[in-house]
Amino acid sequence: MRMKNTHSLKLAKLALALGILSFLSFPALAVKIEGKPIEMYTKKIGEVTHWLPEEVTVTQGERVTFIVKHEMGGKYNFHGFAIPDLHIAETVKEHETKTIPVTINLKPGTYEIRCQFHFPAHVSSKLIVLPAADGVKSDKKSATSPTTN
Ligand SMILES: [Cu+2]
Repeated sequence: MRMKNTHSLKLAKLALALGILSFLSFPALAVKIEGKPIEMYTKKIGEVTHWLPEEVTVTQGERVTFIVKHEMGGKYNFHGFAIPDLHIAETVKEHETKTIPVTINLKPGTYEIRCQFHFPAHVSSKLIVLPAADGVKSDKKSATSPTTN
């Protein structure tokens, strides 16, 4: 009898622990996003595969996470997602979502986001890097709280 009680108590504890564990693991299962999320996806336009959106704008030194999807179907069951200037070259399988956290360690300018496997067949997207704008930040601050100074 006592054994049985201990057993069921253990089971209850286990169930509770599993419950808490599954509850806690939900955020862990969710995509880990660092900084600004940027969703990108493949799309066939006419006969040509593109990375979209056509342009992505970021700031120099910014932390972003690319959330990359290939849901397009068709003859390719994978595509590449590469930003050569940032030494990124990932493979994105069909129906897979890949999260790629990255710090934009690039000088202001325009760079390329391409499929490294089917390049130049597939149309690249532009990564536009704006200068780190300390001036803009302080402008915003004074605009939202004009009494600060
Ligand atoms: Cu491709």
